[in-house]
Amino acid sequence: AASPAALPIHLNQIGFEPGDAKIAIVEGGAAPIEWTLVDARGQTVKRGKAQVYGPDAASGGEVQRIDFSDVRTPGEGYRLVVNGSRSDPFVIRAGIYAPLARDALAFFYHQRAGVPIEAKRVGAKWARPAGHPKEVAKCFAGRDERGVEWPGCGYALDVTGGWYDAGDHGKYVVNGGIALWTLLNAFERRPVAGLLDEAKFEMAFLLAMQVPEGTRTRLPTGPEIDVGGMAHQKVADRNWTKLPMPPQDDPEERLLYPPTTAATLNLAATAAQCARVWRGVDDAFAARCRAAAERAWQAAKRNPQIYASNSFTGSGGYGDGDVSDEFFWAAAELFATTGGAEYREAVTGSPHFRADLREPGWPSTATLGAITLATARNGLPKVEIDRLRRAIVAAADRFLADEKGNGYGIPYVAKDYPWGSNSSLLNRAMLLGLAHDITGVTRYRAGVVDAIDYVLGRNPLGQSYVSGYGARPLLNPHHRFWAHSLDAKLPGPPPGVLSGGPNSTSMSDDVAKAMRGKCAPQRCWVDDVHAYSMNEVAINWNAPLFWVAAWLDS
Ligand code: 9MR
Repeated sequence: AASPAALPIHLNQIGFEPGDAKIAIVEGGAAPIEWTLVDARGQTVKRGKAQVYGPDAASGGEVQRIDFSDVRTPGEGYRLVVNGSRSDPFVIRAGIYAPLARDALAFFYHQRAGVPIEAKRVGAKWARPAGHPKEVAKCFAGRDERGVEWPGCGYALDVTGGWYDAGDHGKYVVNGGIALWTLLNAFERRPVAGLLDEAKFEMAFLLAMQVPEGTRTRLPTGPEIDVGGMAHQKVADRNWTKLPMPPQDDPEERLLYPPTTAATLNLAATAAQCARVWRGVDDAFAARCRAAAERAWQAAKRNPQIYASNSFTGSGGYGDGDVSDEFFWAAAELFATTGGAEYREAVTGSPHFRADLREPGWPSTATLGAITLATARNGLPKVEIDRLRRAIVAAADRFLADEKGNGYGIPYVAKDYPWGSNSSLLNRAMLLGLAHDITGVTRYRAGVVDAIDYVLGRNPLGQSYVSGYGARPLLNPHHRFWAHSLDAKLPGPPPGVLSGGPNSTSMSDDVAKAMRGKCAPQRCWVDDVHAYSMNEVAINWNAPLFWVAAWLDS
């Protein structure tokens, strides 16, 4: 299946809420282009001249901006017309983000391991048997790709359940952490029906990844150490599987990979958040989470520099050589939950406590801790909480300033777009949303709208990066089950799934390699199932899509 050809007018293909900013981008040079907004009957609603932006490095073209924000009359079938060419039809209506929030959350159910995906919940098209239904995994033992020898361990863990990370079947604690935190943070901000059931499914898996007490191991270098209470980095296939590969057909051996400080702190942070969120909802689960979080914290302090090796085949690395931000994040969550003096000291003594905030990502999690300290009830003095709230607003101001540095007017500027760039943008949108919560100032909401507009079609490819949404939706993400372009018996993606998006930094798959050096950052993308470095899906990308859609809907 292929989407229709892109048009020269680029806008959010689902439309606009009546009170929101309404911006479209049109390709064009120095002379301002005249535009007309027509309703479903073809009647002119408004006319104007576009504002010239000029040459734009991010999109590699010349662009102009159309602003019809003051049109607030609800309706279907609106179109913009420029030089005789019409845009896709769009709506102006309240509540347009509610279905997107619901579907973006449903993604996590689809990604569940260990249980059947039931037709009564997702429809027959997306139902499948359980993948890895009894996952009792042993530790990797032997040589990695670089010939380093790993000792293995004397136990197996039942790690059934949790979410598959992405298009592959790895289950990673680093990355599970930020994805789960983002869902739970949305819930802490405003409860959402069904969210805790989904979140608990991943939390239980993360708890299961904790190394048993009293376990000693020898890392490839160094003496024997006590790793009890740490978390394994991941459970994953020994070798990469081919595409397509429905999870129930995966023939590979599943293995636990060595515990790492970063995974341990991801567990500490999310389990501490769990203890807060489930308190009064399921006290036994909350207590279990709290105990696991405190044990993980102690284990990370005992072993503060055990980094993931990227040298195992069969799964992603998620290796990170700086865990100072994970220490800060975990301390912040533990402090907010317990008020403990040790955690307070770790928070206030961290270089991240007073640092500028940037958009979070799996390797940079300090902002998650700062958000919790700024928004969840905790024992910091009011002056410190106010300062952290100002830091969120200051970050949002920098993102808004970035809108002037690119033609499509999005709150994101980078010389090159990274792997998962859509999530970088949406994580900025989350901070913009929080800045709006803190200040009530409209321009922060407009910034969130700019970000979702881009993701839903206001981009040089005229592409909606979300399946099931817009005139040119994502159709062929890199995914081992939703691979209908490779096997007609398989489904395509369900609605509400986000592509990682343009990647001009690490174009490592074969489709991307052929495009290297030939695309402007926002154009380094193609809707191809093989293009894993541009067109994969992932839990840490759909989580901010959900957060932002839920926020817009609130
Ligand atoms: O999102 C990750 C990105 O930041 C890294 O640059 C990339 C290469 O290491 O890996 C991405 O994560 C992938 C993970 O390793 C395996 N599952 C799919 C993830 C998304 O592509």
